[in-house]
Amino acid sequence: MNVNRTVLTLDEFTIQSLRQFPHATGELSTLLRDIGLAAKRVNVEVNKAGLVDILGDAGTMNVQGEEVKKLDLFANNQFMGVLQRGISCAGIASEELDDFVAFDDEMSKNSKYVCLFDPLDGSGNIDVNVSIGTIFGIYRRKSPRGTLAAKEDFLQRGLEQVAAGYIVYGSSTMFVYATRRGVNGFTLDPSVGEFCLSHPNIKIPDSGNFYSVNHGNFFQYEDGVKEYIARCQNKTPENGGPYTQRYIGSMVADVHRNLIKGGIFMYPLTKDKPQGKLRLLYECNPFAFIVEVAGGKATDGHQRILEIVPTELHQRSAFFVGSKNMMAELEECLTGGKQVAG
Ligand code: P6P
Repeated sequence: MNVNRTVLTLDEFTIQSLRQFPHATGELSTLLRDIGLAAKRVNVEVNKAGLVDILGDAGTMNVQGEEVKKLDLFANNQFMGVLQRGISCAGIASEELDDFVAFDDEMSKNSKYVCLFDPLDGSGNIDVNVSIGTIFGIYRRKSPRGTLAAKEDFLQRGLEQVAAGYIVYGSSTMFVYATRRGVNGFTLDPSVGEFCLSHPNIKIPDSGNFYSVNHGNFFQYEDGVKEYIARCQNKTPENGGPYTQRYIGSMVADVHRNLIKGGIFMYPLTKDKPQGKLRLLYECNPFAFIVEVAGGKATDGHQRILEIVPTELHQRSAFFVGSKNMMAELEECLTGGKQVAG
């Protein structure tokens, strides 16, 4: 009987990728599958977040007598739990935790990778039912295997990422991840509870018509950013326009749309946030890696995001990411014509 198995699940896809590299240990594939498992559990809770009145708000006890956790704390615990119980991760850093956590069991201490993540980015949008997401980056540890993961494992340049990805909990739930070999997207099929390959080999269009920025901060932006925004507003069919301003206030949703359709996402420095708002390690670096592998660019306005040498786990950065032609025009405005490195 010919079973029509044209649709690959995330597990099948990672195993198939593993078969292409006979010497691979399978640890990365296992790590990605672990993240997929946690994502499915988070998805269940996110999808019923609107029922918080029935289920109880954070800090209260629900009908089962369990403490209801804030969704982002719940998400953090889900990702941390599967990674700690897995066989591939020596430790994690998370937006929800002040410091990194080195897993101290023997299996974890012998693991090859560490993972940094924002367990639920945009969680402020949950109560208005806007798409939110999880963002993660995976690095090969620098400290010796067999020992506890160390801070140096987490303060690596984004260039060192082995893989990076995100889950967007939206009208459908998607798991998108990149390795150096490409970017692939998987859509959750609730009927079987599996992420299925729906967007193979994602490439960001060289140009797009979406620009994403918070106009409410316009007068706080540096002149080059204001100039670029003015250019976006003045695009016509004769010069690649018209452009549409789309800003959901949930980076995972905004960058995902721009990745698929082409576009640019900007979170510039402001007077209120002179260091930037977005976190370098677990928000900017993963998306910079994904978009660069897909053919786009990502800078802080002066240098490639992936080349920034981190000094603090939770340091922030200005963030510009998207289609390479749009990024080139932005850079023209920011540097008066000089090319940003990378
Ligand atoms: P603002 C959500 O809080 C977030 O971290 C990103 O997901 C989003 O793009 C950004 O902040 C929105 O920030 O200041 O424009 O509301």
